[in-house]
Amino acid sequence: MFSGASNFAESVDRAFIFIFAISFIFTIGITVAMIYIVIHFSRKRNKNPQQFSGNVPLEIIWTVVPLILVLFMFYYGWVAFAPMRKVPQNSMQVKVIGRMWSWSFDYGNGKISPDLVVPLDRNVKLNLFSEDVNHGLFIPAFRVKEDVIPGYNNYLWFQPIAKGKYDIYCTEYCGLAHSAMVAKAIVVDSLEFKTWLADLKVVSNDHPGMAVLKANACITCHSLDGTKVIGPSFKDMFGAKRTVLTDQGEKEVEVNADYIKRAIVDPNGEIVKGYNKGLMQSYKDVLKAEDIDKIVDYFKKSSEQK
Ligand code: HEC
Ligand SMILES: [Cu+2]
Repeated sequence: MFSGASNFAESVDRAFIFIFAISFIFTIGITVAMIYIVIHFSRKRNKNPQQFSGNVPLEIIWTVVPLILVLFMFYYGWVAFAPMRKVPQNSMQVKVIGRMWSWSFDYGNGKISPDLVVPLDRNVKLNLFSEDVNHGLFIPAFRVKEDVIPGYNNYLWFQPIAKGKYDIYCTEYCGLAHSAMVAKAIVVDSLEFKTWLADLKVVSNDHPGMAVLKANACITCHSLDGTKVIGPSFKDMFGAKRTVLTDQGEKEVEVNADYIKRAIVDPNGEIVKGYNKGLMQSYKDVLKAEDIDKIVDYFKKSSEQK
C-alpha cells in the first residue's frame, strides 16, 4: 500500500495507520452518535426535559478505553522512534549542509553533491548543519525528518532498502524560496556507489558559467526552461527585450553583457516589469568579475543555440 524505502518505513507506517484507523473510527462514531442524539432527544419528542447526574459505568468506560488507546499509540510511536536515535556503529557518515535555499551533501573525500546518493542496504548517518537559519531535512520515502539548526549538531540515520530516486524537502519555513529547497535521495547498489564516490571530477560537462550559477543557487529563483519561478527564466535571455522599472520610470532595454552585469551587481537598480524589488540580493561582493564574465558567456551561448 505504501512504498517505504528504508528500514524505518514499516514501523512508522504501523504507527501512522494505527492512529489513523482509530481517528477514522472515532470520527464516524462521534458523527453518527451526534446525529442520533439530535434526532432522538429533540424537543418535539421530549416535551418535558429530564435531569441526569452522574453515571459511574459510563465515566469508567470513557476514561479507560481512551487511556488504553493512547497508550497503544505511544507504544507504536516509541517502537518506531527509539531506534531512530540509536545510530549503529558501522554507519557511513555524510555531512549535510542546509542554506537558503539549497542542500549539499559532503562525503568527506572531496565529493560534494547537490543530491544525496547512498548505497543500498548500508547504514547511513547524516550529520546536519545549517549555514544560516533553521531548516528541516525530510525524506518522506525513508520516513525520516529532523531539524537542521545553526549551532546544534543534529543527526539522523537510516538504511535504504529499495533502489530508486526519492524526494528531499525542507520542512522549516526558511524564507522566500523555501519551497524550492529540494533535492533527491538516490539509492544505488554498492558497486555503483563506489564508482560514483571515487569520481571527483565534475561529472557533467557544464559550461563554466553554469557551474557558477549552480554554486550560487541562482537557479533556485531562475529557471532554465522558461518557467517563471521567483525571478525571470534564463531561457533565451540574451538579446531579448525587457521592460524595466528604474527610479526614472519605465524603459525598454536589450539584454546584453552590460545589462546582465548590472542585474547581478545592482539588482534593484532596474526591476524587470512583473517582478518584485528587493528579492534578489546584490552579488557584488560574492562573485568575482571573471565569474560574472563566465555567466554572461553562458547566457550568450545558451541563447544562440536553438
Ligand atoms: C532570491 C531569488 C533570486 C536569486 C537567488 C537570484 N535572483 Fe536574479 N532575479 C531575481 C528576481 C526577483 C529578479 C527580477 C527583478 C529584478 O530585475 O531585480 C531577478 C533578475 C535577474 C536578472 C535579470 C533577468 C532578466 O530577465 O532581465 C539576471 C540576469 C539575474 N537575476 C541573474 C542572477 C544571477 C546570476 C544569480 C546568482 C548569482 C541570481 N540572479 C540569483 C531573483 C533572484
Ligand atoms: Cu530551508
